[in-house]
Amino acid sequence: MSPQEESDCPRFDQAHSFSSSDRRISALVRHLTVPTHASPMDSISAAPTSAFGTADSVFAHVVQAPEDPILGVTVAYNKDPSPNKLNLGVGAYRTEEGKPLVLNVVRRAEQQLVNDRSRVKEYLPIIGLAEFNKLSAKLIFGAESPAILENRVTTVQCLSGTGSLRVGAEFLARHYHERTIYIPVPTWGNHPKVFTLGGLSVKTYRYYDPATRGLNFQGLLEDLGSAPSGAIVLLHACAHNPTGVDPTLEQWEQIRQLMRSKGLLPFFDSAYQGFASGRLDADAQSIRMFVADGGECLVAQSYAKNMGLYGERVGAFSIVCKSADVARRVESQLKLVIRPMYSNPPIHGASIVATILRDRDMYNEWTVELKAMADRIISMRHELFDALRARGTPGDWSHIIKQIGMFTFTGLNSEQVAFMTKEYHIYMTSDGRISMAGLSSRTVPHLADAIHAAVTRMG
Ligand code: KET
Repeated sequence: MSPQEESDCPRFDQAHSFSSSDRRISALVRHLTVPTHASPMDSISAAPTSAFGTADSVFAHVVQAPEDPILGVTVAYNKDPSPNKLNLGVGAYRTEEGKPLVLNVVRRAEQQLVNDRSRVKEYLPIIGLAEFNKLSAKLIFGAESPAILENRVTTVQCLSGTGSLRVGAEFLARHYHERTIYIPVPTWGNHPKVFTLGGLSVKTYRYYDPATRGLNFQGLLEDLGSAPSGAIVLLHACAHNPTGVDPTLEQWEQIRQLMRSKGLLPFFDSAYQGFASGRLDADAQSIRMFVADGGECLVAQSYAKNMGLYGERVGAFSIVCKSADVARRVESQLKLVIRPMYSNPPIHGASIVATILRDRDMYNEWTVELKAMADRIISMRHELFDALRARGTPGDWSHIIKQIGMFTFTGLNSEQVAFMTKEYHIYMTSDGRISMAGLSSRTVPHLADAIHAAVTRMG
């Protein structure tokens, strides 16, 4: 981790001996404490309304924060004047022409919504659009899920995947007895920050083995096996970010048995349903295995990628409980988490999703468009692999075609990444992750040239 990223990370390793409220209070105190070089008199003389330049600002002590490790890549890309620049940083789908894509079915749904003059802009309830919540639960758990039929699931509309994780974290910090959450190494860079600020203590479990570029299954089982009973475990439902390495169904079954035997609580992050295999049901298998055993679990769902609704911020958070009665009470407490955070969620994105999911014809059109996106990503994997082979680039690049989902975890180190950005104007995260969805047949040769040069000159 670079020093910059490190300073951007919460100090989750030191936090676990405090209770969540202690930690939040001490964080607040840190934020509010007047720095030692400023005396109380300074703040009196620096009146907020004074117009004597920046030295007088009541915020003069605020230091420049580092850019986000993922979204900051786009900031750097936007500043680059090169016509050959290529953004493979953020996980956002692009067409063969390199353009963002609004799905046709989304356009159709929006048209329907605009044409419907009976629609108003009233506030949604605190937990969002009821129909959206019901349809989202069906999408992730399956229409026939006993948990849904028995009313044991509570689902609330949230601000995309991130907001769902954040609401889940805060609910757990308030109402669950074990506040430690185990996250895989590596994981999406926002996970430790979201969970720590939500009031949980973050610990890690082994996941990826750089030597095999595959799953460190033994390490995973050992680490979860020695986690305290009741601990929360964050699991990527499919298309693990950033590694593109998922457990097989047999391995998922072993993980499930271990977790249930130890009473570990699964918290699934499902940001890529449909993007891994092109099939919505297949990509929800891991979650459904845990729900089928009758045990409890939490799920954060995002429609950013699979419906291309990134900026609409539409997602759902579900808790599967043991009884309808518990689910009802849990939902009442989720409302208390959400109301002071953002009051209630936005209406437009959830209405698009509900319009598509409720209509058989539109749903089918969506699955076809989703499959086309997944297939294009898979074909980019093959094209890049072939291009590196054609160049005789040293190393085994078969992981490019074996990995799953939006990203390839290339194995390139941060110096090689910096070289590719400087010399080839290719932008990616410093851990060597590339978004395959940002690539096209036209840009594959440029990327292959850059990787070849980075490996041969910087290897
Ligand atoms: N979980 C995972 C695993 C994930 O990769 C993302 C986004 C999210 C949650 C949150 O997505 P949301 O837009 O809140 O629904 N990942 C990509 C974008 C980002 O970093 O914000 C990325 O890794 O590039």
